Amino acid sequence: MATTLTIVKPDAVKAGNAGNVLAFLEAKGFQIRGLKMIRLTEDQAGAFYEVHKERPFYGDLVRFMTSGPAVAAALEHDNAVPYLREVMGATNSAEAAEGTVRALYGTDIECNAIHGSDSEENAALELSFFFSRSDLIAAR
Ligand code: 3AN
Repeated sequence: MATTLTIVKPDAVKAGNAGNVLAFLEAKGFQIRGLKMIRLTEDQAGAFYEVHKERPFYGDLVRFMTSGPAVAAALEHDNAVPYLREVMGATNSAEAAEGTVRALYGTDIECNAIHGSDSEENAALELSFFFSRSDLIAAR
């Protein structure tokens, strides 16, 4: 079993879909091992998205991610990282495949409802951003 990090983004939380997104992920077979309501500061969002620092959308992304509460969750599944990417759908919600989280709950490329780690290495890094080892509860 592997663990990855998801964030239910401020757009989905604001729309009242935090529970729906988590229920959808559980229905897809993920076990929630850690769960936290978060309100990112500018410094935290900037550090989390450090890899995108040079991208033109970085400022907007940080503004969006700090615009309201979000929910961070540690999700366990076989091949959790690629499987969550599949279940999330394409970055641009308007282009996300039917039946994916972003098609169901996202709006566009910015308000896309959910974050998912994009590699094993980043999953470990991003999980440690929000959860200490003792925060992660064994699923069974
Ligand atoms: P993903 O979230 O699918 O891994 P990334 O890592 O390329 O996508 O981008 C991180 C976040 O940056 C996206 N979730 C999205 O909110 C935002 N983003 C990516 N590309 C753009 C863009 N062209 N314009 C605005 N926001 C973007």
